[in-house]
Amino acid sequence: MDIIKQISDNLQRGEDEEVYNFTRRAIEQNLPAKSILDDGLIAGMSVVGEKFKAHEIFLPDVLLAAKAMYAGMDQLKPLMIKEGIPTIGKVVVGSVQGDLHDIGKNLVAIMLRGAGFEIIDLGNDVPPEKFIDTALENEAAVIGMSALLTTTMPVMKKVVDLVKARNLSDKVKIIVGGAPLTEDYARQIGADAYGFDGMNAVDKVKELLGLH
Ligand code: B1M
Repeated sequence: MDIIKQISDNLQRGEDEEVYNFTRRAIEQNLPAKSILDDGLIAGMSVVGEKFKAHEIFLPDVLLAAKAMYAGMDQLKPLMIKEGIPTIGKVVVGSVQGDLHDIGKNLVAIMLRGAGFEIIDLGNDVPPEKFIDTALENEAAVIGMSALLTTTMPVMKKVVDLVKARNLSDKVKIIVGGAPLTEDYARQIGADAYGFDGMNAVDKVKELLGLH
């Protein structure tokens, strides 16, 4: 079986050591980083995303696949910079102030990364201004916020209001998500998009950036 397919298959099975080894071998054989990334790692992750969406696999499987993805991607990063593979956009992500839940946010970040976005992950308990200042400093076009508590959801509105108050609505788009949120709530607070899960967040961010 060819190396690229081995990378994809092993990623789908969450075999991080195998992904590490096959990626190493692919690099040693001078296969292009873009092909290792697109046809190996991203192709594998997109199968994982589809299976997760269809409830054929579950959260622990996705987390293992994510770990495997990092095992490959970490080795590719320097090559990608060298080959100049453009990322399709920068997204600042974080769980909002007061919220320590970050599993869902991390999944969303992984899916976005897998789709080719550069992610600036602020972690959890992120103050409103920090989202905006980081987006501006890094020229990121999208802010993605996650909240898992009904008590922290209103922090998202603070960020939306701040973006408007600073006249940044044309520069920075906002996507929100998290278990207690709804499409309606996102609309009410004036967010540009609502993401139901990681795959959906990828679609919505692409839409926001006109990449569909
Ligand atoms: Co807490 N917790 N928790 N918790 N916790 C919930 C959220 C809760 C619903 C449990 C319950 O009572 N049934 C409840 C909230 C109730 C409410 O607000 N109405 C709750 C509570 C009350 C609390 C504490 C207050 C408990 C306490 O201390 N008394 C406390 C608060 C801490 C704080 O944040 N300040 C607390 C603490 C914790 C732990 C630290 C123990 C732990 C978090 C560990 C961590 O994240 N590192 C934890 C956990 C694990 C949960 C539950 C059990 C699971 C959350 C999770 O990770 N789900 C949760 C119950 C539940 O949700 N059923 C619960 C899996 C994850 C993949 O899903 O995060 O929904 P989720 O993300 C999804 C989508 O929502 C979406 O995509 C993801 C992938 O599909 N998504 C986005 C998420 N963010 C997105 C962003 C996007 C787009 C999509 O765009 C940017």
